[in-house]
Amino acid sequence: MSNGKEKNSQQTEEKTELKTGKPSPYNVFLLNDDYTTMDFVVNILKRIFGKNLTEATQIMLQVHKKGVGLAGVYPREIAETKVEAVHRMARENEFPLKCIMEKKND
Ligand code: TYC
Repeated sequence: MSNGKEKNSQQTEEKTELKTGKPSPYNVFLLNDDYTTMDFVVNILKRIFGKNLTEATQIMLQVHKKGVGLAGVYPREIAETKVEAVHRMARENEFPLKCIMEKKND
């Protein structure tokens, strides 16, 4: 396409969503680091990702041992908001905790 009608990935996704009625799911992952406390990560998982204490502890330990863990799966805009909320809370508490999102499947 070189007629000025190229679609970016967001427009392609919106068109697909209109056709299928389903938003594409995005995985939201927490990443390990050496400084963020385990308690803080458990609280992030409870407050931002709606996990109970047992689930939050399991995910936190998975991240601690393996380096990465799935915090939740959401449509793109909600996933973006979760990532921002994690980074805001981490910054406010002076922790280097990182959170990333990635389109599921494909
Ligand atoms: N590795 C951290 C520690 O030993 C704990 C931690 C877990 C940090 C999960 C980040 O996403 C994380 N205090």
